[in-house]
Amino acid sequence: MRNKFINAILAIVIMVIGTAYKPPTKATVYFKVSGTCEMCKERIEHALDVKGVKTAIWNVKSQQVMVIYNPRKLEEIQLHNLVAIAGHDTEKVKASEQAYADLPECCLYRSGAKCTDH
Ligand SMILES: [Cu+2]
Repeated sequence: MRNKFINAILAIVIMVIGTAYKPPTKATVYFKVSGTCEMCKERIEHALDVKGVKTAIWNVKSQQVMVIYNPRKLEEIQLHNLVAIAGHDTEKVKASEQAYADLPECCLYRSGAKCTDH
């Protein structure tokens, strides 16, 4: 009898905690993205300009992108995929040969290309 009562209370407590818990709507991640220049910056940031992403800033010097996004709408791996589809390797997802080959010549970061004219 007593056990049943305790079990019922426990079940209610677990339910309340379960419904009260909601994942946050804002998270910030940093990850490495390969690129060479301001054109790459635009391409990378544009690739991340999707629903669920609030801010995306890529730094050519550090090769790091900072993304502020809504984890209820997107998973972190999707951010990597979006960048890879645009032709840029991330620390988790490699761009396909085709996506990479579509980049302008000076953006071919795998060959050690460096943009000097822009
Ligand atoms: Cu570039």
